[in-house]
Amino acid sequence: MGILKDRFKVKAEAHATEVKELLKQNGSKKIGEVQLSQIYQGMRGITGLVSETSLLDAKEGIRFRGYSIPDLQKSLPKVPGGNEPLPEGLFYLMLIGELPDEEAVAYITSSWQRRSHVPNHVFAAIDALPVTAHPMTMFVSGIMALQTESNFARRYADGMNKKDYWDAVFDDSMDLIARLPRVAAYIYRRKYHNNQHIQPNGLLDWAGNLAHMLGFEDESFKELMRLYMTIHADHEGGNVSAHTTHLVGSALSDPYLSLAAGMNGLAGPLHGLANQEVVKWITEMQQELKTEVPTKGQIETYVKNTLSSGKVVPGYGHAVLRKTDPRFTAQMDFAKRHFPEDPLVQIVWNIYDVVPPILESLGKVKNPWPNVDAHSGALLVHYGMKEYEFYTVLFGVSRSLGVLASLIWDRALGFALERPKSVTTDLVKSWLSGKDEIWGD
Ligand code: NMX
Ligand code: MLT
Repeated sequence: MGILKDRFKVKAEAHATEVKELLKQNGSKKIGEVQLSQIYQGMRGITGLVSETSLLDAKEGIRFRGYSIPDLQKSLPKVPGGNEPLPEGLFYLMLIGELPDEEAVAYITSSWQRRSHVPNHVFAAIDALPVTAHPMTMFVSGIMALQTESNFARRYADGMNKKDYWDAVFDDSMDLIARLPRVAAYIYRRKYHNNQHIQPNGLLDWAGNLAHMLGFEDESFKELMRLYMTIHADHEGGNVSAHTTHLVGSALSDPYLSLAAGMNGLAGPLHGLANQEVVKWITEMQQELKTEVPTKGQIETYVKNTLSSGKVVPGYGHAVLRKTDPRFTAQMDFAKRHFPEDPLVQIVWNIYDVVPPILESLGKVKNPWPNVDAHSGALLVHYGMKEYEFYTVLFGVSRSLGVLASLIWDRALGFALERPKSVTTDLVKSWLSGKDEIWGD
């Protein structure tokens, strides 16, 4: 079967037995209460999902199977002479629950190379869209066109036993992850480089090869891609892209259908599209103020104007985090090590000084601190990738690692069709007047 699938099977069988027993003993235990406001306000704070791959702490930030981002930078295998973790290693960690050795990571790299062929009709589907289409529209169309290759869909149609669902989802997920860098690079080169495509280099790691196919040969850009693909991969299960992939997968829609749905969620400006919005917002600020290097005072005025015109400050705030996002800090550290004098990076750091007190002063923003998207664009611009509409595609390639590792776990644990109960305001009013019993059917 291959070492990854073999090891996953052993882990998954043991864990499924443990979860079954845990539910048998404790299934009726209460783990929380739901207030009326929560069902009207984005279900914030309601624990309603299990996602094994990572856990978000409001103050500490994300931990992948218990490991923080600095832990990953220290402990995951790297390319010879490199400093940044290989995302292949993070995928292993999320799937298996243990740190991989060099051999396991090399196995994943070569497995993804072997699985990376993208059929021609996928490129034709992308080419059918006008070149003006948003890169995320092209990306989702590419994923949908790839769905013809789904093992899960084929095996399900042939009458697959439910015990084998995880096996087919595993194969689809590995194929999809292997193919996404080619699809992403195709979109970038089609839209911004006159359709001049670059063939994959079978000697490179997954993220290094993505950098190569995008057209960036600088070793430090490859290092950035390794870091970028690692830190954007997962943010527990409730964020829009992870939750959507999980929800759609619960209908036994195959991994291609499920990931495409998740990526449509990532394309929203309050979620993954915020990375493009940050660079767009800074560019507009520079144009409006007629300066490349706005002062902190000018930034302050611009932020206040953004707020008074009813817009959000992109890259700031979070539904769960209540501190500076460690993914922001990891990117800031990368810039400090590689190009601390970069003018756009300097602006990002000045914004970091200016924005939190202003958001705090509004009295309603629960987290005035920067999130992952506040910094990522400035790093890409440094290397010459100025086409900010493309940034969310890179986020999406990375996010596939976490949401697909989770989807494999979903099927291995036999998770049910997700179908929460909804109510109408009339029913809520009826509850409040005591006419209907709350929670009554
Ligand atoms: N700028 C202005 N207002 C904000 C901001 C911000 N950055 N963040 C929150 N608020 C407002 C929010 O719009 C809401 O206003 P109102 O009551 O008038 O509707 C109020 O503060 C309370 O919101 P919160 O409870 O603090 O935040 P919530 O959990 O609802 O939303 C975000 C979280 C991330 C959607 C929100 O902070 C936001 O819109 N941020 C800017 C967009 C962004 O950076 N998104 C990327 C998130 C990370 N990712 O990659 O997905
Ligand atoms: C994410 O990476 O998914 C975002 O930070 C949004 C979230 O966690 O809700």
